[in-house]
Amino acid sequence: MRLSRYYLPVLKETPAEASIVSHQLMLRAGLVRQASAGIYAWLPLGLKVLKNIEAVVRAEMNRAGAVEVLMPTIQSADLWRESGRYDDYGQEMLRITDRHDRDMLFGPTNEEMITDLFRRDVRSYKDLPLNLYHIQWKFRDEVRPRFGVMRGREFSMKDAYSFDLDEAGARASYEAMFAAYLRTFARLGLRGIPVRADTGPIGGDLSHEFHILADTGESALFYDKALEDIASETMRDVMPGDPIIETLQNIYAMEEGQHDPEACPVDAASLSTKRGIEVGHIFFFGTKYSDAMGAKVQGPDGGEVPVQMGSYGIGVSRLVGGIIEASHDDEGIIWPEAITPFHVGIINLRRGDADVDGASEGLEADLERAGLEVLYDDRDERAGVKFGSMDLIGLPYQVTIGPRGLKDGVFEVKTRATGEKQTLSPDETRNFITQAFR
Ligand code: P5A
Repeated sequence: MRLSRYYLPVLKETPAEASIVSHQLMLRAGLVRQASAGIYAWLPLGLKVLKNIEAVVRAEMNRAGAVEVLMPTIQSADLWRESGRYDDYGQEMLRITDRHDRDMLFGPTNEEMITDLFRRDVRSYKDLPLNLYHIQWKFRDEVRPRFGVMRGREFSMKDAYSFDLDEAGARASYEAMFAAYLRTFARLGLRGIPVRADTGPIGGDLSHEFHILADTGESALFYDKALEDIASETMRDVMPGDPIIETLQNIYAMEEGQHDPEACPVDAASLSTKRGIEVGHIFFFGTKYSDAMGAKVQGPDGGEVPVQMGSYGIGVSRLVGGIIEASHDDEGIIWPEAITPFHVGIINLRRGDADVDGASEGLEADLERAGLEVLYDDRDERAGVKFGSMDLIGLPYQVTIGPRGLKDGVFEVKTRATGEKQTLSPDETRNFITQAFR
């Protein structure tokens, strides 16, 4: 992609409306623009990251045996009257009336709608277990939308819903999602910390939140320091039954609503008190919705039983901000390789010079042929401006090509995360970068 033909409106100044670093960087690096309070338009670079996060989340959901669907954003109020949540949900729900005076709403979550789909088509225990998920925009009319996409009003969530015949089955489904979440966050380049949590308006009595540690996080976490010794790398391939799941579920780790200083079994010296960004939340709520909405299946002995359910959310758009909170420096964003919008940036230091243009275009073509996404800065701008925007947008590798280096037949290759610079021949550059993404 040629930067001269791309749409990347970077800002020099830090926008005054943004108080935390991820929000500042998302605006400065041209990832999003606010449309109204808590509602954002995604610009090309931001959209690429969002899609890349979706792809990782989708891959791990599929690997866990969940099946993708797509439910609408607009729902009928009648379904929510059946569950009793139409009144309970309060002002966070955006209520809409259509031209026929029917009560509709912009979905804040989909427990009712999925239960309705289930009860219409699933009849027998033989169809279980079943886990259906989608990645869809939600709306919650938050009192205080803030921190950019972190607490938006319109936001993208992956929400999965499990259906089982009995409680043991439902707990196994919960464990499968717990494992999938550990894998997902590890693959996103994050340490996802599971903590016991309140269930709030979703319901049930078993729930874990997954957090990324950050001083700007909205939740207070209390956990045994031993948790930090478990390397997140070891979670990339965790499957159900792995002892690490039991270890993580048994270690003391609580969201503040669950932490009781009096009853805490961990002594003060071993207790970590940190702030976290909640990027995932999973629930087991048994028959709360299936009882209310009559979602039953025929059991093995012929009798009808209400289906056991759980729901499992990941804040897909929140993750864009969360990842930046966890991975940036003074110059800008540092994208983890798994979700970077482009793999490599090429900086042409003398546009119009036939040799420099030729070498830059040649490398661009070679890397694209190798399956990598390349952002080629072919603009007629000062070198300082080009270096500044490349650091700001945070691509993992930068290749600078200029007349001086070319005289010796070399490029300068910079690794964004470490700042390390190497002088490499065109062949070595190609090999180094393609190897990095193997
Ligand atoms: C689980 C899936 C639920 O809604 N129902 C379906 C359950 N859980 S939750 O905890 O309320 O939300 C799941 C995740 O969505 C993200 N999230 C948000 N992201 C951005 N802005 C918001 N206002 C917002 N609210 C929730 C969080 O990552 C949360 O863990």
